[in-house]
Amino acid sequence: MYKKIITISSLLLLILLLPANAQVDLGKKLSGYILLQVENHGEAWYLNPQDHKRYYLGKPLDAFNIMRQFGIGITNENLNKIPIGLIPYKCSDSDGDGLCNNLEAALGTNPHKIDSDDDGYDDKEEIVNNYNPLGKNKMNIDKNFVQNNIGKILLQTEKNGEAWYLNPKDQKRYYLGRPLDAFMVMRFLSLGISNNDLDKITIGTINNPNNTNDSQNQDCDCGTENTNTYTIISNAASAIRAGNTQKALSYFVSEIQPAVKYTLDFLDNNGRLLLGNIISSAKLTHTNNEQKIYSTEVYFNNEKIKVNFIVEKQPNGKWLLTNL
Ligand SMILES: [Ca+2]
Ligand SMILES: [Ca+2]
Ligand SMILES: [Ca+2]
Repeated sequence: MYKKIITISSLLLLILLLPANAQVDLGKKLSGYILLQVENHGEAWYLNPQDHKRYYLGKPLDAFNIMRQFGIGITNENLNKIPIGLIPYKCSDSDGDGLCNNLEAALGTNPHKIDSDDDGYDDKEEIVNNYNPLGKNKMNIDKNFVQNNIGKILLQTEKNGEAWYLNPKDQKRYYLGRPLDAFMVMRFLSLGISNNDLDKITIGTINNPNNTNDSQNQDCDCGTENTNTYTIISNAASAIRAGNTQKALSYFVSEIQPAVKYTLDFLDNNGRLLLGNIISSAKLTHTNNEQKIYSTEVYFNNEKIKVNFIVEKQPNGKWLLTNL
C-alpha cells in the first residue's frame, strides 16, 4: 500500500514537472510556426526561428514587415531543394491550370500555358508531384536542407526578392506574394495555440523604418475633430485605389508613412483596388474623444478574419490613420 502511494506521488510529480520542462522549450519546439490564438479572436503570431520570439501578425502590413525583416536570401538552386505547397487562394489564373499568375511568375512557368514545357503533364500536376514544370527531371528535393530551414522566410535573390515561407507542418514552401497574400497565407497555415501556452513565449518587436516627414501632412483635408472621421477612411481608400500614393500617405501618421509607401509601391493595380475596397468597407465599431476604430471582415477560404483600422486624434487636432 505504501509503495503504491509513492508510485502515485511520483507519477503526480512527473505530471506536474513534465509540462513545466516542456514549456521552457515551447519557443524552440514551435519554432517557425504561425500560431493562432484560438481562445481570443484568432490573433496570429510568427514564431521567428532565429530568436524563438513571437511577432504579431495583426495587419497585412505587419505580415509584410515581418517578411522583409526576417527574410533570408536564397539561390534558385537551393530553393528548388524544397517542395512547393499550394493553398486554395482566389487569384488571377489566366490559363486555368490551378496556379495563380503571380505564383507562375515566381516559378518561371508560363501563366498562359497549362503545360509550360510541353511534356504532357500540367504545371500544377508536376509541382504537386515534385517534378520540375520546366524540364524533364524530378525536383532535387533535399530533406536535410529542408530541415535546416524550417519556418524561415526565404527571398529569391536571383529573381525579384519573391518571398516564400517554409511551413514546418508539411515542410513545403508557400509563395507569400503581395502583402495581402502574405497575410492570408500566414493565417491559413497557422497552428492553434492556447493563451496559456502562448504566454510562455517571449514577444519580439520589429524595428519599423522611420523616415519621419511631417511636411507630407500639410495638404491633407483631414479636417478638425468635428469632421466625420469616416471621410479619412474613405478618402484614404480612394487615393489608394487611384494610385495616388502621396495623397494616400497624407491620411496616415508620419511614423508609418514609409511603411505604407513601401506597401503601396509594391502593390499592383489589382492589389491597390483590393486594399482600397477593404479599407472603405470598414464600419465604425469603437469611438471615444481620442480614437475611432473602423472594422471590417475579410473572407479567406471560408474563414472570417477581422481587420481593424484605427484613426487617432493628433496633438494638432487632426485625425489620422495610425495603422494599415
Ligand atoms: Ca496559371
Ligand atoms: Ca501555366
Ligand atoms: Ca509539363
